[in-house]
Amino acid sequence: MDLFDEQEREAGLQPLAPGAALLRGHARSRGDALVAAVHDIAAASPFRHLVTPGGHRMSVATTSCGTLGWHSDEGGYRYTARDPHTGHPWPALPELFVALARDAAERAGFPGFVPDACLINRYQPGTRLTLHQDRNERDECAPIVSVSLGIPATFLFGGLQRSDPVRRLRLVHGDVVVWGGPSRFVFHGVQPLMHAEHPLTGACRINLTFRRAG
Ligand code: MD3
Ligand code: FE
Repeated sequence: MDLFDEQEREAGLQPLAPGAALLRGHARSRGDALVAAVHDIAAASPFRHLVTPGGHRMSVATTSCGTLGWHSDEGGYRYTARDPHTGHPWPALPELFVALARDAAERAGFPGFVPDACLINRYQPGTRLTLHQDRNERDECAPIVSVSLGIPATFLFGGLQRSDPVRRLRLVHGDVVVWGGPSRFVFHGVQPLMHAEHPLTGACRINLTFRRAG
């Protein structure tokens, strides 16, 4: 084993694909504060089931914080400066979120990442996210940083073509994954969630994705 492998292991960094790395448990010690912040955000901009441009109501519930937030309806997918549900600006990104995203990105080889948007997905048992690409963010060089909280999920990721073979990755409370470089536009999704309970979130999984959208 060479020294670089050893240093990566010590930092808890597992390479997944070029530009993609898993930081197992990286956010675990901040789990309570992260879940509390999500509750505060949802009190101002509630979780809602977005409708896709194709007219399908998503099983996953979503809200956002940051200067931009995520919205979809029959008119398309887009980032907005205001929450269409409340008419108000999205809640601000908590300093804890910014620091966590920046630190994780730097460890994965993307220094200087400053997110301006955080999508928050809430999964209940049985809900899923079908295979898709994220391509509505203006800064294509910036990575996406994902933080898993609550009950486990099986994450799916493939290649740049929808038909490419898919790999499965079990994500548990506190896991952080960074997707940048050649992995920024891979197809990915989440398998239907199994029933489980977590002391901080109950029967639910919360995923934060930090982006440079504007
Ligand atoms: C790889 N969320 O919000 S996070 C999404 O668990 C989304 O809620 C999933 O896909 C979730 O768009 C997956 C991991 C993730 C997020 C974005 C990516 C992986 C990604 C963008 C490009 C490549
Ligand atoms: Fe995605």
